Amino acid sequence: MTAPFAWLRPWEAPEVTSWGRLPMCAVDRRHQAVCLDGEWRFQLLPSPEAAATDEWGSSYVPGAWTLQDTDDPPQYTNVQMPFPEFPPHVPAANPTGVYERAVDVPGEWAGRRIVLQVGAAESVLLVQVDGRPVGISKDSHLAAEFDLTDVVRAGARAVVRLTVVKWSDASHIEDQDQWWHGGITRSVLLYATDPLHLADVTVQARRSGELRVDCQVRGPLPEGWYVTGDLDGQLLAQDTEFDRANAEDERVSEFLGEARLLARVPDVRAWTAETPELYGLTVRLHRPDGTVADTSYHRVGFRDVEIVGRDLLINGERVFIRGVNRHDFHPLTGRTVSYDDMRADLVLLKRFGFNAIRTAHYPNDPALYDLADELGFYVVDEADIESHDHAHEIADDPRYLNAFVDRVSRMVLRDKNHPSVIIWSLGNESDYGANHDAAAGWVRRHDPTRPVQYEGAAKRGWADPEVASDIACPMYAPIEECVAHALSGKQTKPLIQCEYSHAMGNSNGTLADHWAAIEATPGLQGGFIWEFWDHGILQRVSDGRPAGRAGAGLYERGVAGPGHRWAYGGDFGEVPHDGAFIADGVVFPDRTPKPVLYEHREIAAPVRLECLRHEGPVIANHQHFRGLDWLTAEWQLSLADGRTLTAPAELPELRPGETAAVPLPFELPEGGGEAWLTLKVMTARDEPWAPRGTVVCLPQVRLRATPVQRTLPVADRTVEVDADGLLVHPLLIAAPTLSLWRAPTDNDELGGMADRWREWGLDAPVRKLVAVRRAGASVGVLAEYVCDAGVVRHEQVFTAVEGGIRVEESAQLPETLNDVARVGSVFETVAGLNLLEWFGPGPWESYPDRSAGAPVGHHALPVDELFTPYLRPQESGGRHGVRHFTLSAPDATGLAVELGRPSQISVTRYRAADLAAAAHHDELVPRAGCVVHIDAAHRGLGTASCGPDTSPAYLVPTGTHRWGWILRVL
Ligand code: IPT
Repeated sequence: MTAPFAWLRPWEAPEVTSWGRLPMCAVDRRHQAVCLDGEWRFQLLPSPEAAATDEWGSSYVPGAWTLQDTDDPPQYTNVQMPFPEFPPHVPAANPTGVYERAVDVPGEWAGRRIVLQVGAAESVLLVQVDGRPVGISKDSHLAAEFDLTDVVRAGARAVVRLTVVKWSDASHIEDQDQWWHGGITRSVLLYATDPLHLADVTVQARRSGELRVDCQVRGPLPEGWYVTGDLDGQLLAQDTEFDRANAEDERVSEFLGEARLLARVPDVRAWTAETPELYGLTVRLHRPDGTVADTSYHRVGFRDVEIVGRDLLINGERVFIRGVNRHDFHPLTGRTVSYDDMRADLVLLKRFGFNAIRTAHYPNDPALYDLADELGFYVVDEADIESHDHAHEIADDPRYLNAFVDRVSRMVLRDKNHPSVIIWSLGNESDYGANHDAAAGWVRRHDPTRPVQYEGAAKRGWADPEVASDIACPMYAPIEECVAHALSGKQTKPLIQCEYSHAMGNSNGTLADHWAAIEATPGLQGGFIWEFWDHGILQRVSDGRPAGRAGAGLYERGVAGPGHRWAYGGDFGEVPHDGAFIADGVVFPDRTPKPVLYEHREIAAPVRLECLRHEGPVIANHQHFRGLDWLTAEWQLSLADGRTLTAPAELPELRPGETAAVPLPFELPEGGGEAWLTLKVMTARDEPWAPRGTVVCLPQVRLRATPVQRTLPVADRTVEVDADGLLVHPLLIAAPTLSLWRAPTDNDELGGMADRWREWGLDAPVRKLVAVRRAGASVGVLAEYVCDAGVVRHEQVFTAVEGGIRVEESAQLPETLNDVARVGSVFETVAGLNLLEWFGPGPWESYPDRSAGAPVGHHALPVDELFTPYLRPQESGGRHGVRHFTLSAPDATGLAVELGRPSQISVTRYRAADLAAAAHHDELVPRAGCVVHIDAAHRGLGTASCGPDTSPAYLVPTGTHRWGWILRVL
């Protein structure tokens, strides 16, 4: 029951950001707290005005009630608000969860200060203890603390009621692109301190080894109190100058004590993302008799962040920011994430070459920052402000001014001591107004050691943000524009894209081109891929409800397990919703890596290989701060004839940026065709994020190029075609025909290509046989593929050659079919051919504009593992640049294909039309045989679902395409 708060209606009062809430600080009380997590009595009311009843169910804390079998399911919207009311108003139907439980306050807490901490509640929290109103808090992703000293009694039982109102004025500034939930999503704690306690501790640690620790104590202060500190056992010095100056300025008071501790650490081991060196700091508050009243622990990293000219420098180095945007997300528990989950996220990012995280779009769980300090990540810490749907109205609305400053300042107060945090972000997609400048002003005064960024501050164009942003941090700026800006002579701020390369479905085309430009262009420093997670929620197919906590252990690789699927927007019957736009991460909802991660790992490779003519390979150290001694390596030589040779490799001693020529590790064998040299680089010892022997990168150079296709003598046979001119072959149940279409990717759909292709009739052209000509061992078949927008002439010449059939094809695309999905052959095999072996890039999926991370070699995978189950079925499973492949049964029978030149192929259980017709994987029925595509040209993937399409170089041109292949029976 919210009666005590009813007159205030805090859910429609943006001026009210809190009441009775303690100031945020960087003193972490988790270790000394009683945890109140677990089942709480719970009831869901239809509105905050409704009275609670005696009918209690239960709900697990921390957790969203939207994922716990209530009738209020999750809802996904991106920009649009889920309700039509204008800010600060909300609908009358406003789910309100009432959580209640009894708490036994420990008897030994008598005389101490007792504090309740609610880790996170969406979106308004109302606190009552034994029926008395205690506090209010907004700001859904930061903790709220309330002083209960005068409300509870040590040794007695108290009833804590936490009422959480789902929709509020704050929802209008929490309009991030994510699922809407309601509930208490982080832990609830109760702790006690001495009445005299450390109110805050602020650490500044420079790479010079200078350490400054500012301590605040809130009184009433007895005479003679003092603070000490030690860094890994070494006592810190008191800054007596500071005390004297404070006294002279009469800044000392009886209820706010300040003390400063100093140290200079000789030969300090500096903190960077590559070298996350941490020291342990303990700060103690002493009573006049020397006994310890309070203790605060911190991990300290010595490092500098500065902007010099247009470069962001970490410890004086212009580092590349290889970042990702990360939400707190879990497919069973929503925004409630465990330490182990967060650690697994970061370990995975580390293994795939990422060094930076933007906490999109709110302060993440506190443990995330501990892990970033420890494992080594640069963090852009972002405040919980996104007013996307009403951005312009809110940015200058004085009623929201307090909320902006409150949210930004509370984030800074909580996270300021983390070395990982290098930049503060004022939020996301909220236009730009006075409210932002006010927040930026607060930050710059409070923490002059870090830059501030805000994408929306770029009102004069992304390259030129106004005062609220020290960094040009656009989203989805095309590569050419970035390069042009850096070369324009007008760049004044570092350029680090806050979002780029949108990972929705089968995507991230041109990522390697981005990075080639970034590394080659002074002024460009990287960016943050959008985003880490595909936010699919595990859903029971039987009743459409979220699996919730009960689903633990049920979900499997990529596609959800039996009876379950990955839900996206609309799957819970929500109106309005934004569909599959929520599935746009580099990992699946169960954290299985998508193929793009391998691409990223190679682009981010700390060790590179360049081939110097005559002198053998050159090894380069592409790190910023360390040598190669943490790595070990092995050489591999892959020859087109099937051989792979290996040899031990010795990595040279190289400082960052240095290169060294090393002898060619192999005598290159005569013959054997095309030859590729790979350096398999692995961790040399156990790292906190990878066991010894984990692959770090696979840089590769080509040592020898030779034409791929053999010339085979013509055989004394003919090739059989049927009355329609279609090839008759014992292993094919559908003969090779022309394919111009693919199951639209999310980029194809949202970028408008898919509609165009459908308009053209590319998905179902009508094949008309024009002529069949026989000449000796050859049969020529001419057909026309009639689309709504033009006719494609397609010629096939089948020739019986020794050991197989040579197929030579051509297709003439009229000007009206400019920019199709593919030009190539498609055929279907008999059942039982379940293993694909190929020579080309691999083993993971690759496409023309996403193939930098797949080393050329011999690869083998079961057909079912070739396919990548993107949440909404679409073109998937392609392999780029394949030279030859076999498709075989366990008894080694099957077919072999040699390609005239490296080509895009795919082997799956689905026709393009099967994939295009399905909204989820549980609707797909795999075919017994294989659907095989061999493409003369295949359109790049690009990122047009949000951002630039692929580059012109990766489009399929009109005119005549020719391709050839040899089909053999094994
Ligand atoms: C941008 C948002 O910041 C992010 O939250 C997400 O929605 C992303 O796009 C797309 O997935 S905003 C967009 C309108 C450019």
